[in-house]
Amino acid sequence: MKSYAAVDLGASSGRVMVGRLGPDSLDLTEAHRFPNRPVRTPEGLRWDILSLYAGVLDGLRAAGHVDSLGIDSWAVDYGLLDADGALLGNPVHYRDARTEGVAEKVWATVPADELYARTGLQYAPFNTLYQLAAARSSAQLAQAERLLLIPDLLTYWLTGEAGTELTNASTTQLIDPRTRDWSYDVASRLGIDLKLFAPLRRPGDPAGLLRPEVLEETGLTGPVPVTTVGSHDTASAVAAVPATRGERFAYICTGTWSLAGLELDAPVLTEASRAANFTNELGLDGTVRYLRNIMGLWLLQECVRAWGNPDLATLLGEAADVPPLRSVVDAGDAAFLAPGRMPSRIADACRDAGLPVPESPAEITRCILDSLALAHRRAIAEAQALADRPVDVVHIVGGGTRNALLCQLTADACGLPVVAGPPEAAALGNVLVQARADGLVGDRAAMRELLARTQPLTRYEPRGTTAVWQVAEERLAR
Ligand code: LFR
Repeated sequence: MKSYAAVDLGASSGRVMVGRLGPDSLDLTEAHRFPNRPVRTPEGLRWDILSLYAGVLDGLRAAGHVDSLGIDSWAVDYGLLDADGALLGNPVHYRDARTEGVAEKVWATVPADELYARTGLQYAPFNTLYQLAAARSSAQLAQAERLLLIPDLLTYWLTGEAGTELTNASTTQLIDPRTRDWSYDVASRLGIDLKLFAPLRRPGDPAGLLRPEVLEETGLTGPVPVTTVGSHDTASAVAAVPATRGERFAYICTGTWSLAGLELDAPVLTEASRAANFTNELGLDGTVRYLRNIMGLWLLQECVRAWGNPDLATLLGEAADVPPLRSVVDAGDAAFLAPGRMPSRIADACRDAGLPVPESPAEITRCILDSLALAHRRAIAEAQALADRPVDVVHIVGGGTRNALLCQLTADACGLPVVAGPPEAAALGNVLVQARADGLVGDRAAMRELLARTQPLTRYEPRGTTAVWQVAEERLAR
């Protein structure tokens, strides 16, 4: 038996999980979970990175002896270090408003279509590229000697070694998905100094040893190696899709976001793909995560927060009894990105579309789940068409697999069977990449087969015809 710690940081909580692997077993337990509470300061929305780091240290202490550890988190955000290696301010949250109106200025230098052809990244206001453009004349950036993405920053604090992990780097919009290297041309035209970034590392690469001070603080006995994993949580989650060998599958990584798409060998950089706002992020072993960002359960989380945190199971039970597809919103709309007032923003969107306005929490919840299922349907249909890769099954992984209604509605909307699970996909992908680097598992397909054999999964067959979803889709497009 070997044990690996997976640090997995999500937008609302962080966790340290321990995966134990035997010859044909894989079991995952939670050592520690801690809240991730962004803070609105006079400067804007910031991540409380020190409290996250403290949570990681607490988690390592609780985990006890492990053979290695790996870190993944949400993408795009970063910390800046000065010449002494000290952090310059709290990392800015990707939902902060500073990137409003910045894209147009970037496109004046590198037109949007050219940017897509070179980086393959969908337009999202929070891509690191736009964040850097927004910070262009800030004192902090002027002073910065190094930029570390969030998992790389924590790895640096734990080991003293700086690197830039590739799957997460691919979300900066500064990577060329064809060469899997920096897009030197885009960076230089936009005046972004690539020397800010530490050298690229790939999943499986060693990332250093825990520093003596960290060992002392966590009570661990060294040496404890840190292994580079797919440090973008979505890359780790896709690595843990429990597909069987040869299966033609699409995936949806659910949680705060829904990331719906395909695993490809090469990017799709066509104009049609750009118009459909599909992204080509990098995955394990040079694969391409061809997917679309959908607002995801964020819509519901924000409503639940506004309603004073009612019991979720009761709410979902009531939502199941609300008539289906009365009103839907475009769950891909960036208008839902910022926090706050979510129930009334959803009601406004329905009103503007000339649809019945959902009023009770159950009605709004149903509207959100129908809208997500509809957005899943669209993304998966369009991904297949744009990449010319038909699929037979949709795998749902991540926190949303606990929401049976969402899984069933997604099966219904797609007209395809859905296999749901595992819920802790990012942590499992993180663990398995460490185990693979340690020689304990074979290739990507073998990792997935191990998951399919060992993790509880639930299958949802599509009910009825997809015609009603087609009608809803057309109504929304009008
Ligand atoms: C999911 C995720 C998405 C990314 C978004 C912002 O947790 O990593 O893949 O687009 O967060 O970083």
